[in-house]
Amino acid sequence: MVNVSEKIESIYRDVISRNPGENEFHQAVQEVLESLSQVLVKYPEYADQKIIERICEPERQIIFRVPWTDDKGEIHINRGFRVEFNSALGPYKGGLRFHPSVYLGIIKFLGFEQIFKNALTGLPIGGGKGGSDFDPKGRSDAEIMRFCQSFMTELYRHIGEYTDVPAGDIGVGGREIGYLFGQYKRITNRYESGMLTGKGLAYGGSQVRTEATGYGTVFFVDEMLKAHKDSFEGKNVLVSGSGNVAIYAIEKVHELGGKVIACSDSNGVIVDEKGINLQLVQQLKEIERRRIKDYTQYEKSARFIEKGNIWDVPCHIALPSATQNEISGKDAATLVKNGCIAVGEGANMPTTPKGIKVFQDAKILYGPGKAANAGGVATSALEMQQNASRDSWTFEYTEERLRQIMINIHRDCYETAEEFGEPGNYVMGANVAGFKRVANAMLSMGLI
Ligand code: NDP
Ligand code: 2IT
Repeated sequence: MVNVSEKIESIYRDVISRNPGENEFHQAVQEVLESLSQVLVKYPEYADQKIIERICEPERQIIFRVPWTDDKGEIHINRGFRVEFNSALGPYKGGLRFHPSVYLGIIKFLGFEQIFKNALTGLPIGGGKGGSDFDPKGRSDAEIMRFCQSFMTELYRHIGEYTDVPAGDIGVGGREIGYLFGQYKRITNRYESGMLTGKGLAYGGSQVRTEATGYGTVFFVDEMLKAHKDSFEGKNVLVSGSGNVAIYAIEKVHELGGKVIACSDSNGVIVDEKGINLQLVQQLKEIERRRIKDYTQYEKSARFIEKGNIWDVPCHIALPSATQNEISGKDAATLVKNGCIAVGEGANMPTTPKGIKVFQDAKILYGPGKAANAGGVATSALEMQQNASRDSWTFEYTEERLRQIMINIHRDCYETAEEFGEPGNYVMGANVAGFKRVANAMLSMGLI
């Protein structure tokens, strides 16, 4: 019989050699594979049927040209991606990211994570991700619209409510989803609400989808704290970023009695010891699309640290909600040294492998992204459910559904970690619980 850890090691080596240069994808795969040894011992059929090897290979990868014209009439060419990773549990589901750092390795890491995250929600959605290396910063509404129309002019043939259902991610919010939906409807002559989520409330969107990722992350951390007879009450909290996830994480922390004392963007950090003024952040970021630095023009108690590191600010709880690999091993050590007791990942893979090790060695509560930020995609699935039944639910009802889903995900991760002999290890709990759901569906369907 083959030794299980050797088998996993050899699968990982294969992933690296088949996907050269895609470092973020390698990192995401490695983290999941490291959790699976016990599972392969307990369920040898997963290895016999090469389930891991199959899961690591996307079902389909689409790369396309996106030509568009700026306001001065100059032509630009960007690259578009959609990686349809796994459809064992439902149509491919996952966001679109518009950011200059996007390349195939980023989309594949996000798509890979999405498979297990979506499985954890318990809802019928497979995993996928897409995006472009387009940089929306400084672009006019008209330029954004022309880019989105060109992007959808290729993407439309690959998606649909039963096939693949995109949504937002970094650089893609309500405005972009509106332009994308409009172009899909125009090309296909179909009002197919369930082909895209994160839509506006005026045309088939769901209550709470905008708030869902941030709220869900805070609900998840609240569950981790409750399991240790603790709460957000009186805690100082750091939330990195100041985009969609960060804003609604801040709102829910304040509702639960915590105080967010810092947030950021890629230019620097705002520290406001009296508590971040959320209305001001929303005005600056959501409405006026300005930089977070401008916060200090209106709140004299706050300071801006140009190119600063938010993790140097002492806190009880950290909610990384900006981007991948934003917490290094050194940052994690600083957080622990300063008395941080819990980390909940609003962003996808924000902590480096060295950082994760620091958190785990220090035995602080650490909720990995694929569990902690699953509230966004879960509420997308609730949007699909409302679209399919041509219904729309109230804010209160939808938020309660989201809260229950996050409670269930927490319990699933917690109990799975105990079952496999690593109590408190939410990384292993999330990876194993998500993996088993996908693997069992794949086993039932034969060799696909
Ligand atoms: P937004 O575009 O709304 O906001 C992103 C924020 O993060 C901005 O403040 C941005 O600053 C900062 N940021 C982005 N990239 C970088 C970078 N390379 N370096 C420093 N700061 C950066 O995106 P979201 O809030 O939607 O997404 C944030 C994270 O949450 C991502 O990891 C995303 O994958 C994840 N996520 C999002 C979900 C959703 O529903 N939207 C669901 C689950 C996870 P700046 O403006 O300066 O670029
Ligand atoms: O990373 C994520 O889960 C998202 N960007 C949301 C995906 C979705 O389909 O709502």
